[in-house]
Amino acid sequence: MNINLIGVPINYGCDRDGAQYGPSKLRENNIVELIKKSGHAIYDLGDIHIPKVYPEEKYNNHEKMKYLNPIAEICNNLSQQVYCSLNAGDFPFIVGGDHSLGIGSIAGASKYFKELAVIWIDAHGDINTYETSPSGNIHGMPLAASMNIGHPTLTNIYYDGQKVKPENVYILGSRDIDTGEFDLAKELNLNMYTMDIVRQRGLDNVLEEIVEKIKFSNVDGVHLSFDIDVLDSNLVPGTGTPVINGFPMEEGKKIFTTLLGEKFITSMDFVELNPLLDEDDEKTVTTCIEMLEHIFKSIS
Ligand code: LYS
Repeated sequence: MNINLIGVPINYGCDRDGAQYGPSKLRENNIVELIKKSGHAIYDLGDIHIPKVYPEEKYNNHEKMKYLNPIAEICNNLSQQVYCSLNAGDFPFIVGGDHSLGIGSIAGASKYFKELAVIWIDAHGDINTYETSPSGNIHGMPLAASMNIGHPTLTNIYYDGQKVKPENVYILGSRDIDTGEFDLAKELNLNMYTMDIVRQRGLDNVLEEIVEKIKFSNVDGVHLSFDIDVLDSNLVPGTGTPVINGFPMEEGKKIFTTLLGEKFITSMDFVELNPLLDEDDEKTVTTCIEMLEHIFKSIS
């Protein structure tokens, strides 16, 4: 497989210093070598340009969303990269940066595929809108925007309207969900496998159901969006919104063995590493590299 590495050094979506250093930190820790070693061809397409915006300008575009226009611009540029990569028959692998970039990845992938599914693996739902968000941070809104819910500046990125249908969305590992997100998930009848559900039914059972549902639907592409905060907070102290009771390493790996083993995943995000919040021994970077090594071995 040809992997296209696309860095998105953005922190406007989480409004916290550090997430913008994710792509450079992973490159310093030899992500490119790792991909080569796993037998794939790698094209490092570099980083998407991030326009400079000062903190005092964060509410310039909307009173309830921070950095709205720059995020839309960055995601629009990312979409085109993802679309071109898929058009070339390659596998876009997007490294963040905060999770607001998911809007761009999904928009690019959905332009390429007729019917896209999205697997959102995250401690959070990321289905807020400016009306339900407790923070105004756009990294809590990308999945809603991709389903065409929220502000038009976010729902109309790359092309107008819906990028993924709610029935093709699968949320896995969520355990910190805001009230408005719960209401929306219920209203849309989303395939939402919270950590409570995973613990009740077992991870194998839940993964099996996701695989079956996707296989028996009419989707022709699957974007997997992985936020490292789905892992237990003691594995990833260097992330902006860590949450306890997450997946241990072995379960994290099992998720990738199973989903990538099905060969239906066509693009991926890997987001929310914040090197400035990491511990002295770089625990989070070590976790990320171990997981990435497993991911690239599992992509075929
Ligand atoms: N739900 C919270 C919010 O909207 C946290 C989102 C974290 C996203 N990675 O601000």
